[in-house]
Amino acid sequence: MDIFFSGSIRGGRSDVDIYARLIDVLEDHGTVLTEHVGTENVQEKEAEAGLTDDEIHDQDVAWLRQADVVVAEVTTPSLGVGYEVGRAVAWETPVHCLYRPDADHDLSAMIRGNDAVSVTEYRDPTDAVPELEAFLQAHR
Ligand code: 6K6
Repeated sequence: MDIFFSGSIRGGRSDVDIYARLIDVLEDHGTVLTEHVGTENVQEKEAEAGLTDDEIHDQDVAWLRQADVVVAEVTTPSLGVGYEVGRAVAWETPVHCLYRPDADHDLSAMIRGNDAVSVTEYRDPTDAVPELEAFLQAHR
């Protein structure tokens, strides 16, 4: 199963350790196409690789199209994550979002109010695992 993990990059990297823990869980269930989202210094690494924004966009959209499911951590608001969720919904790719309610920002109505998107609220990644695994099993 190909899994597209979506998490904030230019929207802010304060949750990168949480992304890494969630990606570890997802890797037990399939291939995570976007492991780099959980890498501490992704921006430096990709800048070194000399990728343009066009290349980043086209590669990410290709992975998104390939994915069997999308898992998005939506606590840190991110234009890119919202865009990826919107495109996945339009393609009818199953999308599951993870949100920590004690965060600074309320979850967007465009996520919580979307019947095509399931949402788990959690505090620690360990708490999110049962619902995440149920989502993956349902779309296997
Ligand atoms: C190179 C130079 C600066 O930043 C980079 C590397 N940037 C990205 N690399 C890979 N994927 C990216 C990059 N920027 C955004 N994305 C995609 O958008 C990922 O799939 C994330 O899920 C999402 C994050 O969007 P923003 O708006 O928070 O950046």
